[in-house]
Amino acid sequence: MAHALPPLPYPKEALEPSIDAATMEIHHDRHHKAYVDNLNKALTGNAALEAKTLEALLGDLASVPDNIRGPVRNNGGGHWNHTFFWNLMGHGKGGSPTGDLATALTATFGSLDAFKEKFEAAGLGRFGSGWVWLVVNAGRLEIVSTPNQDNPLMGKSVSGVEGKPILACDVWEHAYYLKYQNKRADYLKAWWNVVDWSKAAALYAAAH
Ligand code: MN3
Repeated sequence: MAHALPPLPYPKEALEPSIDAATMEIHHDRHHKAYVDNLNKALTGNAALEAKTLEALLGDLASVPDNIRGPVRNNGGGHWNHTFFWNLMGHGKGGSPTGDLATALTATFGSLDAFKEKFEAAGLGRFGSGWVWLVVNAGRLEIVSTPNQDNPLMGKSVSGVEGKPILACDVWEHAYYLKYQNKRADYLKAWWNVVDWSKAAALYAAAH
């Protein structure tokens, strides 16, 4: 069964002004679509891999033949990461986390502001293209970052990181260049205005 591009879970202008509608349209309709199309193209003709879920595929890249492992890693990662990213924005937009996640963020990083500062620094510190993540690893919250379209599902041996994702921010230039140009730091700061903390809290509740 071919992988499909999910619709954005809200209108493309829903995250204005922090993320503009034109960026959302190009990012979802062209970039994300290309990852899905190229993943399907890479898997064509391999019935066993075509039958796997995206999570199963990314969690066992070693079983993917050498000649398509790169395309599956990049485009499968791109598909999963963007689907996750869209779903972690919108709804109640911004504000502060509540409940167990808020307690754990404060316990781990000292305060919500200290957490945000560290997360932004990890996003700024990612040279070139990639992602910054909040994960639960062995019961503990951690901030990690990955290059390109790698993610924690791929495991430490592939992506250098592991754990269950709670939050992710895309720091590829295509995620912010139209509005912010080279100012990644401004994009990262504005991004907090559109985070859906209720989704992050639900992921955290399920992950620890
Ligand atoms: Mn992107």
